[in-house]
Amino acid sequence: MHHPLSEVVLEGTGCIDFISDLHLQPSEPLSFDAWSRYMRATPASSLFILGDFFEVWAGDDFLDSELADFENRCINVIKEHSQRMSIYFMAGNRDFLLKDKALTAANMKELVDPCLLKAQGHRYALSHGDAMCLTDVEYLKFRVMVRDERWQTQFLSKPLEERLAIAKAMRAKSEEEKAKYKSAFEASKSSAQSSNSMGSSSIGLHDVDTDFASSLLESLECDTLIHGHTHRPGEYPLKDGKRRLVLSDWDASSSPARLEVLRLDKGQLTRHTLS
Ligand code: LP5
Ligand code: MN
Repeated sequence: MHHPLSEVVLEGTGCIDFISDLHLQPSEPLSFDAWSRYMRATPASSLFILGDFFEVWAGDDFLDSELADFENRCINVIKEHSQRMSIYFMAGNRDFLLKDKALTAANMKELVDPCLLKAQGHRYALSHGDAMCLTDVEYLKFRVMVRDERWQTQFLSKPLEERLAIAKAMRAKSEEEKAKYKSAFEASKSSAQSSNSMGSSSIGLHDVDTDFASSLLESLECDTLIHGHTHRPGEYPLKDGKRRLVLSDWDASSSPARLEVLRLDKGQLTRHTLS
């Protein structure tokens, strides 16, 4: 039985990598190739995967299915590299059903969201980010439902084929919801009198709530929050000199390709673009 970690303390000076939102899936072999090249090449001694590593995860028993060749390959790559670096996994909104069986097969340590990391003389708050997007009201309701243990037990008791079909339908629904939000946002922008009158309100672009982020940092006594999910890579200042570092999602097929790692080395965080 795994006990997800709410705190990780890393001694030593080895560098530490953070990635998220790779959305690995069999239909995107180039992203898998880029990630496996990265796994071979990284000098990191610890790797933090902060959610949405897989495009979708309908239950660990999928690994026993003959359809899961790709997912088994991913798990095996992690396991192989876990011999030389510690690999930590935090669930995202796509792969929250990745549990003990897959974690053990991959030799990954599970993290609670949010999690405190103490390393290289600093303290960092780590999160996927979805739970901090407070304007994403419908999603947050959905999240409460699917993170509930009883709901999960019930869902996981359904036949795998049925779960895969529900997951597929939910993905389609999610894309549909995002498209609706986006067009409503575009429409409200073009009808707005002045560009300031709208701002990036809840209509179009859900983002991490800055007050929420600040209070998380305060409660964990950190200056820096690292998260993914929003697909808006960058550094965003928060009050009192604190900051939020947002990881990039990965897509080897887009041009230019989005393949990025955030690396902590000698107390400094820098972004590394892969090729
Ligand atoms: O993932 P992304 O980037 O598209 O959007 C997220 C939020 N969406 C999700 C859903 C995932 O994409 C799909 C989940 C796959 C998990 C597989 C396990 C099986 C679970 C089965 C669940 C029934 O996380 C999206 C956010 C967006 O981030 C913000 O950036 O807005 O949230 C939504 O789209 C949720 C809807 O707004 C709420 C819909 C509630 C519907 C509940 C009915 C459940 C039955 C559905 C069957 C079709
Ligand atoms: Mn996400």
